[in-house]
Amino acid sequence: MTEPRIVSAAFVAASNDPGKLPAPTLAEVAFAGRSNVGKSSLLNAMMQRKSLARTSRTPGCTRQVNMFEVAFTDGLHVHLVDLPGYGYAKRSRSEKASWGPLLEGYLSTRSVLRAVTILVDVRRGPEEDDLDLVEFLQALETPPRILLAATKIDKLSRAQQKPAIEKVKRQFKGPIIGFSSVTGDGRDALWQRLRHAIANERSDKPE
Ligand SMILES: Nc1nc2c(ncn2[C@@H]2O[C@H](COP(=O)(O)OP(=O)(O)O)[C@@H](O)[C@H]2O)c(=O)[nH]1
Ligand SMILES: [Mg+2]
Repeated sequence: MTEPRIVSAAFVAASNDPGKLPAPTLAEVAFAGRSNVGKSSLLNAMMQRKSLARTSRTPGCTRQVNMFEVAFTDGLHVHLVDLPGYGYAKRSRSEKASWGPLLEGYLSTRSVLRAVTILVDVRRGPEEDDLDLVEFLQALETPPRILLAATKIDKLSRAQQKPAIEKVKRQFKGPIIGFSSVTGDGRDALWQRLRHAIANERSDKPE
């Protein structure tokens, strides 16, 4: 079978108020992680668009929820959601305070949210914030599927990649995909996981 291809990818909305996002008509998959971990780059790689999601060398630039819509040749329509980065120390206290309600508000109110991919730098592994987020998601009434993407694997040699990914997997104990936005490694595998999550209702048992 030939793999479904992307026919369109477009920006839909950005908001710092989850209540003002478009009505939940399509299945959604969200991407979370510390600032600078590579979320926007991963989204661009997933959508095969160079700069639809803005990327930055300055951590902490995405302070809103950004929503994109992707359509495939097989008819699949899905919203991809770039969540505000967390864990960036050099922010004012009030800015930090506003991240909690936005992230938590989004994650706990979108009935169509099927999966959350948490990105961690393959060289650092999951940190306290990441594990807190896993706990928060698992405590939701109908938890979304949780996936881990170990990013920037191109920074390691081929030989170092597998053991590094295995190490992150031991710390996280869930599905994990090594990813590089530079080489595109992990892209197909992540889409496959996401498609699987999208096809399943939230109440289904995790894999
Ligand atoms: N080598 C490498 N650099 C990456 C990768 N993903 C992101 N980066 C770089 O890491 C920085 C932060 O990326 P960005 O996508 O803006 O991170 P975000 O803050 O999580 O959205 C940028 O300088 C990117 O070019 C990757 O897979 N490999
Ligand atoms: Mg970003």
